[in-house]
Amino acid sequence: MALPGQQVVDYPSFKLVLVGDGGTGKTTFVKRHLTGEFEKKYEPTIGVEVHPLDFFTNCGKIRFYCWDTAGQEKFGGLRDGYYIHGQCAIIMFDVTARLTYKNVPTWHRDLCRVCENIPIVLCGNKVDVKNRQVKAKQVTFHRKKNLQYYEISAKSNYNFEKPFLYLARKLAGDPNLHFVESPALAPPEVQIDLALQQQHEADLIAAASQPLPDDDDDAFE
Ligand SMILES: Nc1nc2c(ncn2[C@@H]2O[C@H](COP(=O)(O)OP(=O)(O)OP(=O)(O)O)[C@@H](O)[C@H]2O)c(=O)[nH]1
Ligand SMILES: [Mg+2]
Repeated sequence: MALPGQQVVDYPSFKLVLVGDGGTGKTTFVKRHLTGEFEKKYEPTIGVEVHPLDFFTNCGKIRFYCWDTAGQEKFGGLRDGYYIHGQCAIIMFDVTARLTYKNVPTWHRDLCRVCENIPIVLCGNKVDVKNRQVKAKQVTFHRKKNLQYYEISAKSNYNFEKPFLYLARKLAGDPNLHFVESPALAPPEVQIDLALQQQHEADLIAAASQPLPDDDDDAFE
């Protein structure tokens, strides 16, 4: 896909739409790959910023044109106008801010109105923070809508590649596709407590075998 001011590449490239509430860490996440720079200061994105992110797979190179959109309403620019021709998406929330999870269905609905049937990953970011508000087992939205869910921490690089690998496999139609080289990432800013996170991952697996609540919102109050 050719975008104004951006080089055209001779390997497969896909438009990835990145959405979610303001402050959930979308810009921080995409910038881990590009500049190796972690922005501690929160500067809300205005409108959209497009970042080309390359990955090396066993089937060759793949590029995601990552459309990092503004989460804050007042900086939203064209809003769902940015979703047009989106081929895959990441919806991000912040596990330390309950409201950002409650708003996930709205982001999902708006996205699906424009982009029907695209692979979507739900990401719960900031799992490095000890006192999280959204527990792993409370995350059920992805099960209702058939999305993939990953717990991530942009600040520690935890699970950085997972969402991209999932989307690459879906887009290539090859469940065995894998990355043969890690992208250059910024060094971790924090160390995640791996033992604790493994417990959260186990909770997620256990929760997956439980029946879905009738209404997420009620269950979540
Ligand atoms: N602890 C922790 N903080 C993070 C993490 N990722 C991002 N942050 C912080 O969260 C704040 C918001 O990050 P941004 O990346 O600007 O959020 P955004 O989603 O792009 O926000 P908008 O552009 O307004 O939509 C910043 O202060 C980041 O330092 C993380 O993994 N862990
Ligand atoms: Mg941003």
